[in-house]
Amino acid sequence: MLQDQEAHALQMERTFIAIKPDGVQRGLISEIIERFERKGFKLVAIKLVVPSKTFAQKHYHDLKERPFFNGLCNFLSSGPVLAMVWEGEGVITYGRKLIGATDPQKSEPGTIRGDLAIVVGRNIIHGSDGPETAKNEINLWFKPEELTNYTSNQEKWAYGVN
Ligand code: IDP
Ligand code: MG
Repeated sequence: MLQDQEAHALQMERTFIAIKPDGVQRGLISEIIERFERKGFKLVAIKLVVPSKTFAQKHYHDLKERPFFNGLCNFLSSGPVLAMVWEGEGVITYGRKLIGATDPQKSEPGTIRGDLAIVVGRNIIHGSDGPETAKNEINLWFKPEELTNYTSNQEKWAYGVN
């Protein structure tokens, strides 16, 4: 029903997800993408980039007063990062659930960090923590023309709309 589709479309969100250099080097790209894809979320942008240190500092600007800021930015800029935008209903909050707590020692089993990482400084993945951050991070990492717009074949089955 058209009305359902319109109501449904209003709830779509986008979030920025990145596999950090440790996740890329450990061969975890497909494992991580699979978890988002299987859930029913839609990939709208993806690229492998080595960010500069200045770029890493922009990405983590909220943490600039923290003692680990410099090491964190050195690490993020030390190798390839898989930058992605995922779309779906509730994807910002649920993406964080899929990822798990910041410290992998506290992440639940079944989460990406819980299953695949051990220490906070090498927790393999980043995900936006709210709607405003998601918007800013997507704009920082991607040009508007890099964001695709398409109807996923999964959507009518994942959401039950025709
Ligand atoms: P998040 O990635 O779960 O959103 P944030 O608090 O935003 O966590 O921190 C960003 C990143 O900084 C973390 O993913 C982690 O890699 C790193 N980090 C956070 N806290 C610590 C710490 O106490 N020591 C070292 N690195 C940390
Ligand atoms: Mg964060």
